[in-house]
Amino acid sequence: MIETSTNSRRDFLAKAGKVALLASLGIFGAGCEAVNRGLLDRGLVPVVLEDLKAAGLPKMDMLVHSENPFNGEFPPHLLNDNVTPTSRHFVRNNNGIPERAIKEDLSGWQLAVDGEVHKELALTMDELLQFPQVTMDVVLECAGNGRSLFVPEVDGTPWRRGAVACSEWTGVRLRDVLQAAGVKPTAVYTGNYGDDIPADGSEQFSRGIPIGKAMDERTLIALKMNGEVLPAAHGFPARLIVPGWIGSSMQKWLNRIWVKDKVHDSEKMSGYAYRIPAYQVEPGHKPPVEDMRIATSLRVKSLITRPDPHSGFSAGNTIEVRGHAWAGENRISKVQVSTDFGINWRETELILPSNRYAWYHWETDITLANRGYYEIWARAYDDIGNAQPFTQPWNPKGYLGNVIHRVPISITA
Ligand SMILES: Nc1nc2c(c(=O)[nH]1)N[C@H]1C(S)=C(S)[C@@H](COP(=O)(O)O)O[C@H]1N2
Ligand SMILES: [Mo]
Repeated sequence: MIETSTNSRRDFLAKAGKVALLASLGIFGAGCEAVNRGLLDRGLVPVVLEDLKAAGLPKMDMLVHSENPFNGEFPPHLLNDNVTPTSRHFVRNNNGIPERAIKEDLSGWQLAVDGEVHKELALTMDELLQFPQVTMDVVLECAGNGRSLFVPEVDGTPWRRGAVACSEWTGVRLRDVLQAAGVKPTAVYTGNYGDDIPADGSEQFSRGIPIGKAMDERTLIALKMNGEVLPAAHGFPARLIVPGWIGSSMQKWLNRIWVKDKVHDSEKMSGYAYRIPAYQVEPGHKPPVEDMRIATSLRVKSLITRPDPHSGFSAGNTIEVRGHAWAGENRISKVQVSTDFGINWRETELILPSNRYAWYHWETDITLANRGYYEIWARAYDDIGNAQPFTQPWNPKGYLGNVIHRVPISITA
């Protein structure tokens, strides 16, 4: 939807003028996806694009999958930082970014807590800030990260490997807020809601988590990202951080926690959405819906952030190989690297995460004596015997992809 919320003719003309100006500056010129898709030809004002600019999107060097809703990621070699700067954190939106977030407008904002509680709450930001503030580095990975590597192809945003990051999040424990409301023994699950309302009247993006995970001391209502008030794209003024779990459980633009006496049954918790088969299916085979299970923990996975893909090195010179690894609710036990297509493996030095649900780092220096084409392969293992697969096991929506990462390089004489 690209219609303006204010439809007076004066506003329309003012906005149209601004767009024309931006177009003349080349900002929305040929090559812009909105132009290619014909949005600018319909005689409507592409407010969406203005909003994106106001929200600081797209970020510099971002690989943009779509503008409305906005989805973009970074290539792995730009994700080498131990703590991902906000400027390199992927963005995954199911709908538009709420106006409140773009304007950083707190007026009238409250976080409602209702349902299976003794006392319903409606907390202002000032009230939330009265709770103890907690800071942690946490891996945030979209369940669809790596979807483009599924064969046969699956529908959905074709994420490569960059829909993952590990930033520093500060906020209050969800547990503290739930305890202030008094959780009834009948509580089973939360239903979480945000300010992003789809323009086409479809059901809003809402997911939930089991009450046990909600009461975990590391599950946060984050108010800050990397020390700053949450940016519009990442959920201003509040979002959930559910460590170890898929990104879709981390509701942005949070405004309501509905404590429920049964598993949350919104559209995004049902059918094939964010659910994976109970057993491994044949590639391309969609199992009956009753065999689908809610995706929760991330899987063991690693990312190679150095060297850049397609780098050239001289024979005998040192090549610094670096990366991160994470395993959802489990811990990383080791990361190995191969340069001969998986025949021989070498251990890497593992650097422990800054806290429980941050990513690990690993590094090793290699030398290759002979010229030719090589691939650096990395394989992470977790502490309960899982490791990354060599080919991607398939599921209908391309979730939880964790096939080993391969980076091509060449050795010149
Ligand atoms: N309200 C709301 N929360 C949301 C979403 C959304 O579309 N709306 N997307 C979810 C998904 S699928 C992911 S992967 C993460 C992405 O968070 P990020 O954009 O900060 O990287 O937010 C989650 N929270
Ligand atoms: Mo996601």
